[in-house]
Amino acid sequence: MKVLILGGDGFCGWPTALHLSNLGYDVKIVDNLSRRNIDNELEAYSLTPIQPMGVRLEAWQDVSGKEVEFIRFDVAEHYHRLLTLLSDFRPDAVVHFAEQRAAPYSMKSSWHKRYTVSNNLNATNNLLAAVVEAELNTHIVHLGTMGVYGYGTAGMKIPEGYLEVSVRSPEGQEIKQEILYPPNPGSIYHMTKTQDQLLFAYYNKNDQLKITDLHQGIVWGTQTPETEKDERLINRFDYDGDYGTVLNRFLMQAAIGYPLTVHGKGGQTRAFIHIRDTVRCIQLAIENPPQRGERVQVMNQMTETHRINDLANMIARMTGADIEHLDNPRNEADENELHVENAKLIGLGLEPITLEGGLMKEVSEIAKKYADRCDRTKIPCVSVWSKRA
Ligand code: NAD
Ligand code: USQ
Repeated sequence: MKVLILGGDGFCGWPTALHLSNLGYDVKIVDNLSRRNIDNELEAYSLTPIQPMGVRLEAWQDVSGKEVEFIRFDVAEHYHRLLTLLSDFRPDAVVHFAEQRAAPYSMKSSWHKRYTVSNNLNATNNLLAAVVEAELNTHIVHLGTMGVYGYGTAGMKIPEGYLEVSVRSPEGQEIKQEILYPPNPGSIYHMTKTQDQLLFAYYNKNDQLKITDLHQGIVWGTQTPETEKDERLINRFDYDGDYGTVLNRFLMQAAIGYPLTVHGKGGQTRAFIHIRDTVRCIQLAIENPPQRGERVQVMNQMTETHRINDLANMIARMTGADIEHLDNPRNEADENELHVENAKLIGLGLEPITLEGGLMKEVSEIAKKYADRCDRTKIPCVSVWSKRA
């Protein structure tokens, strides 16, 4: 089976490429290395020493005997390169990770807002248009986000993409429908993911494209069984104020004796998944495509929900770290409840890695091991959602 991975140099894309290659898939990676350029822009680098793509692929061939090809171009800009590649390779599945994925980065300035919108929406639209133009029956697997549902309190379990609604007509008749769950983005980045959903719905309706949208929670952890095989294969670990996500930041902060940075009261509840489960979910999604003509398949790719305060307390208990409550730079509810339906991936065979089970391994094997590479000045979150009076 042939799989094209767009964004295959990134935090989720790289371990996914290796996981699929290891299983015997014929894998090609496309990436424009924009994430590495953003490291240079922010002067903040992965805590783990990630290698250039050439070294990564050579190491993979050394340890596995398998070849993965890398093609560097911008999916959002170079439509004809994408079209030619799709027409020549004719992949069974394309996994689309190639978007700017940090909410704080997307809110830094008007330039960053415009870049994020233009990069993410053009990348998605180019992929969809190219699959249509190349007349392929390829399954498109996209990494969406739990953030499309918003972070209020829904008062119910968040369903997998679609909401059953019932409306009473003026004649008193009850009309039932299933609609896309109302989008409620909390940042420009999250907004692009809600717009991706409309692109998918449209191309699915008009061109019968086979699409799976995985609404993923916050990914934590670093290594997978494949990236652990050789130091040159190590996955990236972001801890800075823009790209570092909350749980990995707390783990690194605990390892270097930096007080855990809780935003506001810390009552925010979010969904989480370990990187090892991410790669497994993508495999499950590829192996279970929708039929042509079937509507966009949406699966909630998360395994646990936690309140930020509870995470901080758990890590403080395990490591002795202090906790600091900071002014929240984001415009978000101080507190919310979150219950999520995730029966589809569990039904396909996902066996979740739990937070309790994996936290200390991550602190000692990654965060502590590479602590001397940490630049403490890059830890504060300096991107604010709106200028305050
Ligand atoms: P990442 O930034 O590490 O990886 C994205 C990769 O895509 C990078 O290597 C980047 O260079 C590449 N890329 C971006 N725009 C491109 C373009 N126009 N052309 C070619 N390559 C391009 O991000 P990640 O954490 O691996 O996230 C991957 C996807 O998963 C994203 O779409 C993100 O929204 C989604 N996601 C991530 C998380 C998380 O916690 N990391 C959670 C939920 C969803
Ligand atoms: N937070 C803190 N302290 C910190 C960092 C964050 O309290 O030091 C809080 C934030 O205010 C927020 C929550 O933790 O309430 C989550 O922040 P995050 O940076 O871990 O996650 P987020 O911005 O939502 O984005 C990440 C990924 C994104 C993905 C999303 C999934 O960067 O690509 O889409 O998680 S989800 O959150 O489920 O929408």
